[in-house]
Amino acid sequence: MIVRNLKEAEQGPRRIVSKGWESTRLLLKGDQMGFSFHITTIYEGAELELHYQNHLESVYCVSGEGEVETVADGRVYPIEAGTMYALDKHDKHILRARKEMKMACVFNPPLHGKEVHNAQGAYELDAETVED
Ligand code: 9YT
Repeated sequence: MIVRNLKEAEQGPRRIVSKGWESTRLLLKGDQMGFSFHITTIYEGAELELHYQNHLESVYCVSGEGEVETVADGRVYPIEAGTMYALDKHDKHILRARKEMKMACVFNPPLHGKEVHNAQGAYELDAETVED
């Protein structure tokens, strides 16, 4: 069994901080679960253009407020605590946080650990692995 604590993980290399967001990756490829599991904070006012061409992702909003727009059809879905969205078609999307949002995110295939978005808003399939 694997047991980890968010507060502890935030003190180490599992925490990645980037522009408009930070994420602590509680499960990664090395854990051999077939997915990775992250607790992500989207900072208030952030607007992120994302396109996970190499991954499927589902996101559950634990707290905060915002919206997600699917670029292909311009639909805007409000996000509040309890909302889940799944990018089942590798949907290009824009994520906006009206109030800081805490999200629980699952990626398939799992992230290695150190990924940040490339120019297309995607994560490459190869990245540095977190060791702790
Ligand atoms: C909400 C969202 O798209 N999160 C993506 C995962 C997070 N940015 C991470 O751990 O990289």
